[in-house]
Amino acid sequence: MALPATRPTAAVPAGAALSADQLLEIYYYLRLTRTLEERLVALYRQTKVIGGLFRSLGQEGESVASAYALERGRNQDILSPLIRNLGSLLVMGAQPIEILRQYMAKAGSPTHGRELNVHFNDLEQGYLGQISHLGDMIPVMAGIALSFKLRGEPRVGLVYIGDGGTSTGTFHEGLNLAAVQRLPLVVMGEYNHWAYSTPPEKQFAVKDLAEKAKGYGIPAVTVDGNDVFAVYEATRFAVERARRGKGVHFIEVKTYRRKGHAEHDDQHYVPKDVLELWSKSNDPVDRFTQRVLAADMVAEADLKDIDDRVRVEVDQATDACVNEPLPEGETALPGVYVDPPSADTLWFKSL
Ligand SMILES: Cc1ncc(C[n+]2csc(CCOP(=O)(O)OP(=O)(O)O)c2C)c(N)n1
Ligand SMILES: [Mg+2]
Repeated sequence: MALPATRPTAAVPAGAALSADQLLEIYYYLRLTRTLEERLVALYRQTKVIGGLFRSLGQEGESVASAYALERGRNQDILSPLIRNLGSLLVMGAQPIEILRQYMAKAGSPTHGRELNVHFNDLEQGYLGQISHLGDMIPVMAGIALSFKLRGEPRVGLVYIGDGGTSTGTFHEGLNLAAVQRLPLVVMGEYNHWAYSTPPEKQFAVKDLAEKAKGYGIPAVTVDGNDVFAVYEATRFAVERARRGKGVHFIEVKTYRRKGHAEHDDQHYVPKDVLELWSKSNDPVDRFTQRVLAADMVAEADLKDIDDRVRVEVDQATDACVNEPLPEGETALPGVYVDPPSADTLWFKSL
């Protein structure tokens, strides 16, 4: 059986050259994403993860490469990740210990145990956590891009949407707004072949997500989502175009969700041979590694050093937070509404 066709629809501009240091940095984030998720699986099996665990196995390349194409640093570009964009968050500067604390709902986590996994923000650092309602981050990020435009700031937004998420109304409303307003926004459609257990052919009648964007007058390309270089170059092109005031751009990445929707899902509905093919011959980390080594772009010893460094970092972060306390019950309400609760607002106390 052949891998599903990728059908690139436009030439990806060449020449977005990456230095050896940048390639090593990309490799570091690829490895960090995978190793951190593997650690989270172990913690999940020990019942230390609270709530679901969502893997990005097989999709690390597109997350890391697209975020890497942004301007990073304080008050630069902003992205909004989905649950499978751990790699994007790490590239933007989220720390492994923050991710571990979020997943374990620790009192010292960025949301103090109120929210799980990747639902947290650091706007200065450049990420706006997803809310769970699929599609809703498209108009929210269009709003952020509009604020960049109105203030005359040379900043760009990047927002991700799953193949399933493109069936929501807000995706279409947000996309149309971004097109009409020529907003500095890049929308990345992740065609990973599943939305829970629903395959694309039961989700929409178009072949490519890019067709949906073209319907709103938005330039759109389809690229191989497991090719780190192709995703980086396509995103870099779209980001620079948006920064020059040319408006929103849509990039579709063809990839594959190699695990179930979350760790509880045994993906019994996924054909085993297809899964095997994607993992054996189209793993984004393997492909990146083979390419940089074959072209002598980096030294193998440097990659090995990064593997070791990542293992140590993930071990240290786990050891540092695994025994931290969960939040106390009375800390649940402050911060949920604008005003902290008081004797007057805690109505149930008087019942
Ligand atoms: C509006 C809305 N409908 C349904 C859900 C429940 N839900 C959460 S994830 C998901 C599947 C998402 O699939 P896709 O957009 O393809 O993203 P993927 O999981 O493949 O990354 C669904 C249906 C939701 N969160 N929001
Ligand atoms: Mg999907």
